[in-house]
Amino acid sequence: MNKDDLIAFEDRIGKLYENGDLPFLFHLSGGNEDQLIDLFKNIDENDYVLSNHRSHYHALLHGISPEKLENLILNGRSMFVYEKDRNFFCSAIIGGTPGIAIGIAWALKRKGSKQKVWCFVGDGTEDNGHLFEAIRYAEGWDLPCIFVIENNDRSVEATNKDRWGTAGDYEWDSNKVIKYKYDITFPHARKPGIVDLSKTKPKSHEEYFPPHSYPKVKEKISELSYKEAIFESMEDLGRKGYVFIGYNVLKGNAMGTLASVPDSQKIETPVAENLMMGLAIGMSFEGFKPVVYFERQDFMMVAMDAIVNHLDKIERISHGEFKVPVIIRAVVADGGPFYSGITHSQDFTKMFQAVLQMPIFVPQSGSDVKTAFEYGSSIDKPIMVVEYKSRY
Ligand SMILES: Cc1ncc(C[n+]2csc(CCOP(=O)(O)OP(=O)(O)O)c2C)c(N)n1
Repeated sequence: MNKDDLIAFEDRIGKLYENGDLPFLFHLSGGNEDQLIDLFKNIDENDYVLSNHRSHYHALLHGISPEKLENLILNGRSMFVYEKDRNFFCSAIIGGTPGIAIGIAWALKRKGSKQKVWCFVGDGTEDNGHLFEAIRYAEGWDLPCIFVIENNDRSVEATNKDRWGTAGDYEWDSNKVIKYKYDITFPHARKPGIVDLSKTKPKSHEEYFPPHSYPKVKEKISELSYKEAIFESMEDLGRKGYVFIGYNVLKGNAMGTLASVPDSQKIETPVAENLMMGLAIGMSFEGFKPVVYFERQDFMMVAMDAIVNHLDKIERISHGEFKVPVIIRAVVADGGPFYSGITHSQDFTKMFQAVLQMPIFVPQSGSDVKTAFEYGSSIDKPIMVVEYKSRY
């Protein structure tokens, strides 16, 4: 695709909108054709490209056909462009992709692959900490991951000065970051002017994004106690090759529950819960089976974007292109010996049940524990298992 083709594509989409045929939230690219064409010369067709709400140019330059892209856009999926065969992924949640990018890169490095991950973000993503923790992680572990910051000095219509009180641009001293500046052709989204969309008939969420179903749960009968069943389930998962992610998984063996798992299957992470989840999601794209261990549900609040907007929805928003077989161990820290206070022992299970599609198991017995983990390890979708520390 050359510069004229890129511009012509966005002009065509803009016209569809002006004609009232696109009653969707979408974002046109423009003004950065030269920079992107240059950058994509370094991007191999097998590399991963992670895009964002402004995905059209990235998709076209990574080989997604204009016909396919246009069809997606016409069906409300401008912000949801996925193609597993081309390793093209996106998220319209600002700050949603950097953690996932390092998860994919971690997996590629562990496999000895030559592929890289290219994570495209705007300067709006520089506003939040998720990018910082991912860059720091990619640097520390020297992961094959480049973050491309596309700086148009705008988040929606607000400039850096509007947002941060200073026009000073943030400089990254990192070999994992490429930052370029450009002037945007269009306003933040679409084109200027209000268009009459009243003739279009909106469909339901279910029609745009058909829900996927989970297989039936097969009950396991076990004589083991709750605690013994947790220990044995971890041993089973370890034997099946699962990788355990979190803090205190290597040093503390997750309250001793991972004692039988080889250290090579444990990833001790920074105290960056959203990054932990992103790591698991990205690794799962490359065939790894991750278990994320949260020693207190309270800390999961920091990972809610990765859990609610990503883990739980990726299969659905990507129309099944990407699967995320991740098991979450969500421990309620209701046990002693110390009193840990109301920010360290809350049970958020009801909230998770209210907002997530993934099954949430709340085992009460050894049989329930075995049922939950065996189910999780037999499917290619995420599940959450709530554990009570008082029962260990
Ligand atoms: C977490 C989150 N907050 C807010 C938004 C709404 N939003 C969508 S795009 C955008 C601006 C992003 O600016 P930038 O990253 O610079 O990208 P640009 O649109 O300039 O390409 C915002 C705030 C969002 N999608 N996700």
